[in-house]
Amino acid sequence: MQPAQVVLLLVLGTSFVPGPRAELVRHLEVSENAPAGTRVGMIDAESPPYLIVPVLGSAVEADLVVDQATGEIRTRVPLDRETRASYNLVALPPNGENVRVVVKVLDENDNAPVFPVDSVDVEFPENSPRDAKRALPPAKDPDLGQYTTQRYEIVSGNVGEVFRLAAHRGRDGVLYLDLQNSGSLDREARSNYDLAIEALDGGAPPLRSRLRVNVTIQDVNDNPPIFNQTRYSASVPENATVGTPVLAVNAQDLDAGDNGRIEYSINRRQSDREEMFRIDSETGMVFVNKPLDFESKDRHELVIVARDRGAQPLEASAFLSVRVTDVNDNQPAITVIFLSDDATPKISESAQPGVFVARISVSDPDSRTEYSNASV
Ligand SMILES: [Ca+2]
Ligand SMILES: [Ca+2]
Ligand SMILES: [Ca+2]
Ligand SMILES: [Ca+2]
Repeated sequence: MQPAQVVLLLVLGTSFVPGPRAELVRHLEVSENAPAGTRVGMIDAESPPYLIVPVLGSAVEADLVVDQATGEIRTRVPLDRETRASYNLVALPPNGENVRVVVKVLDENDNAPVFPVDSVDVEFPENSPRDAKRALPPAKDPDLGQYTTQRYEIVSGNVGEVFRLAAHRGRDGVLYLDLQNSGSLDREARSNYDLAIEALDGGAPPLRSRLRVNVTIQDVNDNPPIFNQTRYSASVPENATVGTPVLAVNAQDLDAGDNGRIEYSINRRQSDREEMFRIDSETGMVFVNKPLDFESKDRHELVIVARDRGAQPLEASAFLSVRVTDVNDNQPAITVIFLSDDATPKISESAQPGVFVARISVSDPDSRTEYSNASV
């Protein structure tokens, strides 16, 4: 039909049918995707031929073939309900009646639910309460009713079944989706989940598509540092110079970042107020800090603290017993007491071998005083 003819028909349609009159409505149906040339039906009102007046914007001419001589309607191309769900035209038989024809395109399940993205990143703190949820982008399926999105499934990656899905239908017909925490999340046990989620429609079989959800479990400071020993012992000679390393303590903290970063210190309220020792806060190495003296103190009991750097820090303590070992650093005092009559160093000529001539005492702060006798 030429454009000039269409204009003419429209003019005829309005000028030959004055005033409102009863309009016959003919309903026809055809399934989407039917091959080109599929018979839709007959206009079948009064006897043909008909003058066909497409309703503006209805695309009748592009998609349908209307035989004006017989009134038969066929498809010109496979139709797509999701593009156009119905066609309207007006058929004018010679008697001047007015037949409105509505061709409804029936739905088929020819669209899978589709997520708007391939993957999303989601975060949960490890202390999240049960049922904490994160919205995921919903899949959309333009088909109708059962043929649109019906459900979601986690198909892989849900280690320990710590997640589940909750879906609800919105007023707009979209099936919205939340990822929920269904169990206890522990970053120290598992810090990441790579979930595969499928959206399914209600076709038989259902069409489906997949969304990858990368779940990161955020750290919470829920682990205190733990020393590898509750008690340490070391010994150091009393003449060790200031700065001599004594022993390195070690604690581990399972948390991440600052929550797991440890600072060592000596608890001065409970030990070593004289600051005879110091500790490297990073390495845990204990050093001699002041000259030691076996004679004044041969054992130092230190309380070592490991504290993490969490916003609310956690800490642990261990004991370090440092034994100071003796070094012969004092001159012995030697006293000789002569056993002569006037306590002067002399020996009688008649002295027989074995006669005691002097008593010698050796006194040393480094050890017990000892005595011995000197004889001829
Ligand atoms: Ca469809
Ligand atoms: Ca579908
Ligand atoms: Ca910690
Ligand atoms: Ca933690």
